Amino acid sequence: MGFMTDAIHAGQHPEETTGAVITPIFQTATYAQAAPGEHKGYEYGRTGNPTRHALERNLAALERGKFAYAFSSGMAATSTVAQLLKAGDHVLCTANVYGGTARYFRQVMAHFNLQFSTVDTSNLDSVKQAWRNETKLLFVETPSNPLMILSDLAALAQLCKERGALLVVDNTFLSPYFQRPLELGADIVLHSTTKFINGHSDVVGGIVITNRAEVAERLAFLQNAVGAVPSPFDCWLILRSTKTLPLRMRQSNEIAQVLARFLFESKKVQHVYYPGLPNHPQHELAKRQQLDPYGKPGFGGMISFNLADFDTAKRFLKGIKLFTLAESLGGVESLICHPTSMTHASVPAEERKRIGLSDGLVRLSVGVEDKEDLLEDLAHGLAMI
Ligand code: P1T
Repeated sequence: MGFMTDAIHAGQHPEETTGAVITPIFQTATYAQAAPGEHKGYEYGRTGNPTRHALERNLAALERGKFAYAFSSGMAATSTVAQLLKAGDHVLCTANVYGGTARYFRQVMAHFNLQFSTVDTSNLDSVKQAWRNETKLLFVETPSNPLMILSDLAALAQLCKERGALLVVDNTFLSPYFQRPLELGADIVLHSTTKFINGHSDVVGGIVITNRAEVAERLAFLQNAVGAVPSPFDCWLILRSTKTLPLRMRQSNEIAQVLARFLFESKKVQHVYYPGLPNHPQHELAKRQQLDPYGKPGFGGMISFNLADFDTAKRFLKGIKLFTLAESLGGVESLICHPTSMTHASVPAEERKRIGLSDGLVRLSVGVEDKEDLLEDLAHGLAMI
């Protein structure tokens, strides 16, 4: 089926006892058994839930994967994937990732003797140089949060295959509408479903998707054994949202092009990070790798840009009224964020400097409002500088 059809129908069918068209919220912790071990496929709410399963099948279809496992947050998804590893293994990770991802590996998994280092995954030679004998997992975020650095997934998948490591891709920024890493050779895709997939800023969630049966088997085990599962209601909300994912992604992508160009032309803005701009160093890779299901390039709804310094950014933010100053992204309402004091505050200052994450950086998550109103809001902010 096509992506739009799958978004609406995959994993769902009218409910058997009533014919309800929408998958119900199976708000139950447990399931009746006729005799010990004699049940209808469900035993306990952590182990399985029909609303959750519908969501998992839906997102597996959209990522063009066979198996999906839902979690209570994006971080729960990442941490469960990390538990595929064992003490002594090494994780190599994109240098600029969501602050919480690096914090988890540095400050939590380090206590369990999981080795961790970061590298510029946009440079294949650097990845090869940083590779260790113990490297078992390459964790890539593309485009990266918030510097919008791209990594060539097909090339990295090839390298991981040759060296026997798992390629895990955090696809949160583009959603499967604009990038499907499994088709490019990745072993595992994960999302913070809090973001574009849910798209309404009312749920925190995560998902992990794979085509590899042996990885899926272990993930299913971990989902139950570790237990970071989402509530049936949250699954239902996300399942409602994926029906409009293509519409929301298209609209936010279209508006983002206009806003990025506007910022690029402003003399008050030092640099714009948006893969849809021809001056983005990886614009060609973006056009090749970030494709909608119909083969048309898309660049998503995330834009970052540099103002002179923190004070200038604060003055700019004072003039902004329509974009809400908040962490998170991917909702229908536009959000604005100051990464070094908000989403990436946990990244050590030295590391921020090394990867070029400056105090003047501002990040936009473009929603689906009228673009004229969003442009006016940005113009108002720039007038305050
Ligand atoms: O917040 P949570 O659902 O646990 O997801 C973590 C996460 C994982 N991956 C990426 C790329 C992310 O951006 C996030 C969360 N990010 C924010 C809250 C933010 O504002 O950037």
